[in-house]
Amino acid sequence: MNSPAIRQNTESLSDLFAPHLEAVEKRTASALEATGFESLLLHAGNPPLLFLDDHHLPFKVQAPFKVWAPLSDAPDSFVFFTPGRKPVLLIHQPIDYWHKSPETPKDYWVAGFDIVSCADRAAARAALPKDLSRTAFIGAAFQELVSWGVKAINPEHLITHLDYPRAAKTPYEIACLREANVLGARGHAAAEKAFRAGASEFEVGLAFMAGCGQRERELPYNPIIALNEGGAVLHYQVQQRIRPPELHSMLIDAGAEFAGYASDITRTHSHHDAEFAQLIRRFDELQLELCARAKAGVDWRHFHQWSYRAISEYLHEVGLIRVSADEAVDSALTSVFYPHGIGHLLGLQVHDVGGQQLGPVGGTIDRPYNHPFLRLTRKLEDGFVVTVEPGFYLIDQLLEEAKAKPLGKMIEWKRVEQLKPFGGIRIEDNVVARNGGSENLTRAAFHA
Ligand SMILES: [Mn+2]
Repeated sequence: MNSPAIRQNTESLSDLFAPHLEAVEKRTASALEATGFESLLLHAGNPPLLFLDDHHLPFKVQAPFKVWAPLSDAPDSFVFFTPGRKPVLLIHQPIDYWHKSPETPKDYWVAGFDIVSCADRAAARAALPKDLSRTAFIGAAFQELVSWGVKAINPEHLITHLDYPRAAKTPYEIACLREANVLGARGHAAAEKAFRAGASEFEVGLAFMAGCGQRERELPYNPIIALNEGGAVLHYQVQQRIRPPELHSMLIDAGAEFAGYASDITRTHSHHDAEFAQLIRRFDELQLELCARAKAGVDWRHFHQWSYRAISEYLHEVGLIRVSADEAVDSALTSVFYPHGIGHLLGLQVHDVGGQQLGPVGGTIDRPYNHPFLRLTRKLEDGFVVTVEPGFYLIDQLLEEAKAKPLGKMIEWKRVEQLKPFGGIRIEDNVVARNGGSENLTRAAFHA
């Protein structure tokens, strides 16, 4: 692991890692037993070559491998696990004078593994048991795999068994997510400073990376950095190099990574407009009230409905709609301004797995009617980590569509025009659901 800023001392991480690995081993053993396999072979992945070219796309380690080892820079490595035995890490250390071969890890987590260095894939195969006929392989399949004799490649029933328990994080994972939030908060502070100084979107992006101490490929996702009306594009992917002639607002959705775990944080800033700053403060209160309600036992479908109701009231209060919050909910008018879900599971993946899974054997919990973008439909349990990210936006496409319908009569168009140059507001924190409470990792990180 190559992390610039470990606040958490290595000792406490290693104390937490041993019971974490034990928990992963235990749940993997029961998943293997339930699905008729004896062993599991996980591949770290391999970066693909660019078409008709000789260089590789940036490497991103595959999540099922990351579940075991926070090894982000050793493509073509493997983890092999047979219940009751120490997991084996086959680390790919090519003999190659063109590149720097990954170093043998010495971090807090290595004691959990038997580590074998492999110069190439053939060496990795030779280090594995001869007979893999009861082994499941999980990863992007590669050509030689056919001759390795595994029982199954990416068996779906095993994957669903492994995904489901990933929603509840171990204390080790929560420590990593806390750290990812600390790094992300540093990036956000640097980004806000750049914005205040008049930076372009591109320059804000550079400031964010410098603030977290991470290069772009190390970030868990491409930052969304939108000045002014760009904030109305939900996944705005441009980073304009020109400074706009007038600055109104910035919506920045960006996170950092720690030991493979992601933070996913959004903030909205007003440049100088006092009224928009007040709208942000009011929205911040609404968001914090929601965060406090993200407790174990809460059905996330209901949680989304609460957010829908709260945003409806907000839209009424700030004069964007001419009807009551009740009417906005009943007519789905609010979706014109709030066309996404309230949040999702967070962990090794930004949109973590298993969000709609009915149980370990699979099945789906449907999304509520009228809310097709909700990524999580399960009931929160102690240790679930979720994002809470209410937002409202002035989106041309949705406003135009509404204008042509009866809904159009319920919208205060003058107010829409007034707020359009600001794009919208989204505020997103990462929250741990607890029995009887919730822990906001992001607010704590900003105050650290
Ligand atoms: Mn998010």
